[in-house]
Amino acid sequence: MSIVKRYQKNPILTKNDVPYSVATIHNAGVAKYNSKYMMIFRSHLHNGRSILGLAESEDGFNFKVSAKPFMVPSEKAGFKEYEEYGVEDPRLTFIDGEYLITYSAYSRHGVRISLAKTKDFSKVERISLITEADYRNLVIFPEKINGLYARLDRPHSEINPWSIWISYSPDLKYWGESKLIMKPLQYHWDEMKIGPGAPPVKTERGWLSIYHGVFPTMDGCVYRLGTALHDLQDPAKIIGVGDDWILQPEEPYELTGYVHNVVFTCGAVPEEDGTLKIYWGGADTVICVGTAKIDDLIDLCLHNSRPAL
Ligand code: BMA
Repeated sequence: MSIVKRYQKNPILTKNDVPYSVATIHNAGVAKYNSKYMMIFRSHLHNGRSILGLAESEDGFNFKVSAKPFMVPSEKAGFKEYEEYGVEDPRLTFIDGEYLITYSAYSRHGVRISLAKTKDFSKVERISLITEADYRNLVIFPEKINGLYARLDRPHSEINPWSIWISYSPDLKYWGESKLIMKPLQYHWDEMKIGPGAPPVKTERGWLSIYHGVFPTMDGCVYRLGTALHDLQDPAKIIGVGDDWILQPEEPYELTGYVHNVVFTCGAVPEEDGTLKIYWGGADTVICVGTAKIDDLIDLCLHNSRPAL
């Protein structure tokens, strides 16, 4: 049986649920706000560029999309030049009484990560672009570690393709102490690229991270999800990486769409009963949710692991 149980009414959101004109609704960050689940998701417009929308839910399964987009490419000096081609793949972290939003900012200069924040999901304030070009998939830990903010991200270079790094910051703006901590594994389901998915979840046994891995085939790439467990005090230390994927494209809405064979996560919400709600984009076209037991995900990292590097 699969470790992630798909919600039987997937997909939970399609473009028909969006009150403005979009071609897709997919990769979404999700967090609890008071008793509600707040979701910020990516949509392609009909020109192929992306914007971010907002949806909310009482139960984490049934979401209502807001009447207007939440974030569109900025007109603000300093951001405008780097968001010209769109904003993508939002992740949400609740820390210090506010929600941090990290997202990909696309422009003629490449893809960078931008940081914004909101207290109440009505007003949003951009803080800073926090990487140079050729970075994606940046997740911020929900607590300071040894007095510093911590993040995982995925720079790309020819010498070291698409791997996961960690960095730290005293103020969310200036980041350093960067270190490579996890690489794609040759001839494995994640051999081409890996990247952080949902912001790490704190558990007694370590920080649980859901990441995506990509395998190239004659029929294009396949995006799957896997798990890694990081040391609580020193998250640069990976305790174990699950050898098996936890989710792969199987349902029709994951196998075909805007980009076929994709399950891609930007958010997961831990629940008091020890389960994790994982949200993923299906084929870059719709939003899906599934549930897994946090203990099962950790056991996979510990008892059936592959090397991190
Ligand atoms: C990645 C990003 C994601 C997307 C995935 C699959 O490179 O563009 O937003 O979901 O590819 O197409």
